[in-house]
Amino acid sequence: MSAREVSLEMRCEQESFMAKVGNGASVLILGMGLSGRAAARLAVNRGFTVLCVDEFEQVDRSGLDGIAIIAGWQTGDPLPAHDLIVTSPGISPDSGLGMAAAASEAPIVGELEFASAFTDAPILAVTGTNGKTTTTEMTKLIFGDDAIAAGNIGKPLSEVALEEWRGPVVLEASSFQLETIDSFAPVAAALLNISPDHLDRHASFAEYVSAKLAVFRNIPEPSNSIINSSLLDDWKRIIGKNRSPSTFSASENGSDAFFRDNRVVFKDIPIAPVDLSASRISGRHNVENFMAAVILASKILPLGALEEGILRLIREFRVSPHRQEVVAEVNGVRFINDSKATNPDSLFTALDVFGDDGNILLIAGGLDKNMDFSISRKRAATIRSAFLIGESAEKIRGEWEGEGVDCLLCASFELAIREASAMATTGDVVMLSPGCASMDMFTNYKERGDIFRNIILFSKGAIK
Ligand code: UMA
Repeated sequence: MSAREVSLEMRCEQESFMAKVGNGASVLILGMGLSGRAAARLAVNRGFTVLCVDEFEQVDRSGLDGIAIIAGWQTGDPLPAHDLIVTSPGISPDSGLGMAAAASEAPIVGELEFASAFTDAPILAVTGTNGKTTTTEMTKLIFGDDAIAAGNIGKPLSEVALEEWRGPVVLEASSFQLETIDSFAPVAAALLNISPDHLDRHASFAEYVSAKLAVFRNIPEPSNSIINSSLLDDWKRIIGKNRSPSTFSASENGSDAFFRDNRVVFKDIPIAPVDLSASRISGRHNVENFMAAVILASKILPLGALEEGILRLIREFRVSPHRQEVVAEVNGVRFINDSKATNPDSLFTALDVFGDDGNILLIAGGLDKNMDFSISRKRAATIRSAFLIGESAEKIRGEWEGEGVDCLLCASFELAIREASAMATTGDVVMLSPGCASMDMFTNYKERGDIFRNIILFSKGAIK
């Protein structure tokens, strides 16, 4: 069966699924965060009868006037029968709500899948373990005001559908969202990289990889599937050898986009090689993010607009806070806020960027997502001392001490920052790059990074 036939078959399934639930059907929405609330508003707008369910008692009810709500649902409580169940990305199939949904008769769809049935806007999807948000922002910059950014970046696709936005949507897609897709069909999609993450949610790394590659399932045009060359083996294993995606790599010249003489060359796009030296796009990972953003945009933008967009991107791109952000330099000591490093691979990338011979005073640790922290000898040698916090501190110490890393378990985040700062001398780098999610101690990685930045900035005088 050709890719186009596969895609059409998927679309037919979607149509029959929509026909099955029909107008006026009843929908149960699980989770009342951003996604669930937006899906509820969209469902009401499209004529469904809606009931929202959340395990939290004090849910945010804004925008849900007149919609029935069960707040404080507990495992064992019944789930009222409905024609369709829509789940928020944060609801794991293994959670109480996830399992109660699976036990009911109704079909279950994720919020992304649900929303995509109600929008005709062309979607450019971005996924990967690291760099998704940055690449989404880069792609959006190429389009300027003609596109919007949505998905995991913060604006649920349901909201885009509700607003009846018809222009391009640059959609950051997480594995939580992709895990449940069926007919979701972006015009093009880019997969940036894959390394272990979220292994507390996905049963195995293989399952996580499959969730990521699902983004390509319904893309009819093979070259509209864009991947990092390093993932070609995964592509062949899961998608097949007969379809060739567009590839990019900052280290392999055989790719469709590659890096040569400090310029990015796009083999299949008739534009001059792009010099990034005057831009703030630096580091191998950001060069690859740039490549993916340009190839993605090229799938729907005419050449002239693409060239203009690339110039805007080069001119205006700034790395967002919490991503290898240089917070201060005091007496030759650099302070780096890399709070967005929520998995080991991201932490190791930061060590590669800033590490020298034992110059790193590292603050790491946090929520344990069942990750493997094994560190290479070369990277271990860049760390003078690791100040470990949170749930995973003991585990990281167990894995790193054998490689000669001096590890200190810290009772609080503040203490870790102060101890690391006190030990630093000229030429050193005090770096928060946790390699873990934050929710064991903070609301999110932003709060963690803000606290780090504030402590550094307000105590600058106290730091040697
Ligand atoms: N809830 C339950 N039971 C559960 C789990 C959650 O009742 O077992 C309830 C919570 O009480 C809460 C609601 O569900 O009221 C939260 O739902 P949610 O976790 O899906 O959060 P949303 O606010 O809907 O945000 C989601 C994404 N969250 C997750 O994937 C965890 C947001 O990504 C995304 O920005 C938003 O939709 C809009 O699309 C955040 C994220 O952390 C940034 N993503 C992960 C990551 O980047 O690593 C994947």
